[in-house]
Amino acid sequence: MTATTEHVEDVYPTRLEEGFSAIPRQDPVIWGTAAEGPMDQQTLDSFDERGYLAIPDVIAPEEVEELRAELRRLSNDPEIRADERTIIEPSSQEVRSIFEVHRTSDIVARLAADPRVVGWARQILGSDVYIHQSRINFKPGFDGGSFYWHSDFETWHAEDGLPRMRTVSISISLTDNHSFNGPLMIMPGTHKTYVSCGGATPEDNYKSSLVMQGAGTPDPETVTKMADSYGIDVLAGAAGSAVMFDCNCMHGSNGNITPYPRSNVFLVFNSVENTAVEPFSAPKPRPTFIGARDFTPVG
Ligand code: 6CS
Ligand code: FE
Repeated sequence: MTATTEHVEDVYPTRLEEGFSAIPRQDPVIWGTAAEGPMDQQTLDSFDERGYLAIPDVIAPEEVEELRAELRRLSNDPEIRADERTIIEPSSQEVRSIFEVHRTSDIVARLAADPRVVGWARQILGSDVYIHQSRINFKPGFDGGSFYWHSDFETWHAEDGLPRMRTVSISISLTDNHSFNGPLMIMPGTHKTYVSCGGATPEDNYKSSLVMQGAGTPDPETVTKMADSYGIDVLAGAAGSAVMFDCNCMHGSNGNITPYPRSNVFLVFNSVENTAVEPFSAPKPRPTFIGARDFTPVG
């Protein structure tokens, strides 16, 4: 299946002119029902309200070990280090992220299709799902880089052409995420407000945005207002736990100067009813290793 060329209305305009503005979410958060499971109505209501869910013990310790061995294998493979899908930390030259890892690693491919993972995404999105993006984030000790505040959907809409908010991320921790080694931070409830950002998308923006995002990040005034209104939740969690979060949560993570790496597998599930079209605010689509154009359902 390829991207459609029919005109799709842009209900979330961004990066079109200067200035930042808030647009109310035009899509449901929950597209499925409690009947399907694994979440009951109370859990679904909490996700609807907060925009995220912490899920303990998604995978067993031995599975974590298997994935960590895979992570070491991938990051030590010179060919993979040289691959454009691998992002290197500018200062330490350590591996920061490896994209499309569900295609380069059979172990991650199995995880991405595992009912213990896909089932959560299918219930939220109310349909079959495919992987829009996968990555392993290493956030090495001593010099792990930060991820500034942003909404993933703003980028996936502007640069990858996802029309609506029917996308969910599941981040599975491969190391203990403590309060101090750069865990994910989410402003709970921000998923219901879309921040339209000023500033056009530069040509080949992904070559810099995956190390330090510029276009599509809200200005300090907007971040301050949102933090004051919603607060900031720090998602610490043991290795093997996961955080599932809506595509439009305002989130970020600090750097990591501790000796303890904060590594996770990050899987982005998009509904097969929301497949990528042409980018809404970028000269051309990003490479498929960042924004998939193969919409084959997983699981
Ligand atoms: O641009 C992207 O698609 C990636 N960037 C960040 C900071 N989060 C979402 C995604 O992995
Ligand atoms: Fe993100």
